[in-house]
Amino acid sequence: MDSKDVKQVRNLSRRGFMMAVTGSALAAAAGCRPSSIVPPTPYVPGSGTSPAPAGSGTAAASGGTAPAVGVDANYGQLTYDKVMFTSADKLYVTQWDYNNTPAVDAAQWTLTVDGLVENPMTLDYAAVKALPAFEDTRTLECISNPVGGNLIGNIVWKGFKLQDVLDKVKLKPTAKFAKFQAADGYSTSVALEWITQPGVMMAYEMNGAPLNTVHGFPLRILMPGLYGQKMPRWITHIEFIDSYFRGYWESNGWSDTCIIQTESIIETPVDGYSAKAGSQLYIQGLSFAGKRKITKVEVQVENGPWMPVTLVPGKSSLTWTQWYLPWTPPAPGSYQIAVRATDDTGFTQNQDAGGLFGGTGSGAEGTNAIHRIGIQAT
Ligand SMILES: Nc1nc2c(c(=O)[nH]1)N[C@H]1C(S)=C(S)[C@@H](COP(=O)(O)O)O[C@H]1N2
Ligand SMILES: [Mo]
Repeated sequence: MDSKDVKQVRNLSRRGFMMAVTGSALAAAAGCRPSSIVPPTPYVPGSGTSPAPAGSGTAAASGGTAPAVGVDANYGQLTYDKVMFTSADKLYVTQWDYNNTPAVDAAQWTLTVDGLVENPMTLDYAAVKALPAFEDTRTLECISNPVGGNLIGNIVWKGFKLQDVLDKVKLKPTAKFAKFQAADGYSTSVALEWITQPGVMMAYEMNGAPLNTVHGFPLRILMPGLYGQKMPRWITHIEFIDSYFRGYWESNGWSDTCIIQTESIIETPVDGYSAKAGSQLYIQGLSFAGKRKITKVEVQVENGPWMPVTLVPGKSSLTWTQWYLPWTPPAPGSYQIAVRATDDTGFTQNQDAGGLFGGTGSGAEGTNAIHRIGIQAT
């Protein structure tokens, strides 16, 4: 972790927002992404020799790995699965109370679905595991992720479709919101349109293993398009209600809706990097817009033109898009590098966009501010 990450998390805590109060929480929050990413060699399905991402179960579809290519000693040699996926121990942790990480006993645990439904249900762990399962790769991000920050990761999740249970409990027409409760005392709610999406997953595995204690064992909910705040880990209760319930973070100034914004992060070169004039490097990173597709990513050096980059789409439509651009610093000097993405609604990140540590917004709705870094060429 670099000192910038620590400062960012502490800044958040000073602002009275999401608090990372322990050393291990700081380390976890800062450590979710590798500092270098996509090898610039285009990914060729089935060409690699490294193992497929753990738990993908579909090595052929995910295509093995790209060859590890060292572009520059400072970039390291990273394989496709290392850069495209986040291991469970590297995924950030954001928690309302870091002193309360429940070690749930699966044998004692249940999930209750009730409130404004015809047939309330309670499922135990065996019942959950007996439901038809599916797998999907999805990017998870915290709304407090600052511009260029580390509170984002990409995981292969496995679980059941909440819709299968909703079909059985049958929502009453008066149901307008779903309220969630979790074993750590966390609660929040969402409008019906988010929980009735076909893609809502009740996840019990990440990257081929049961959820670990920190990341929500035995069960967590994943709803396409929303920041992590709306998706409790250690979930125990889904109650359908008729009016909005304001949860923990929402009561502390964070968004009531938590719709993921369109954003981009430059992964390499890192801010402050020292390059060689005349020698090619790769500007590379990731862009993400939740349920919206990334249609274009452009990089700007100094005040030059916005240059389109090569996109490396994620494994699913709910996964970050990686991208790269070969670029050679023409002469010694300092260079500012910026990135912007366009999504399938036609929105392009712009100078006016704002958010945490970039632009003018407060960040309470997340951020779509432009990420900029500076490097030196000698
Ligand atoms: N029970 C519970 N669920 C929770 C939280 C929490 O504090 N308690 N934090 C939420 C927030 S703000 C985020 S960003 C994600 C983070 O998930 P992770 O720590 O597994 O990365 O969990 C969400 N679910
Ligand atoms: Mo979060």
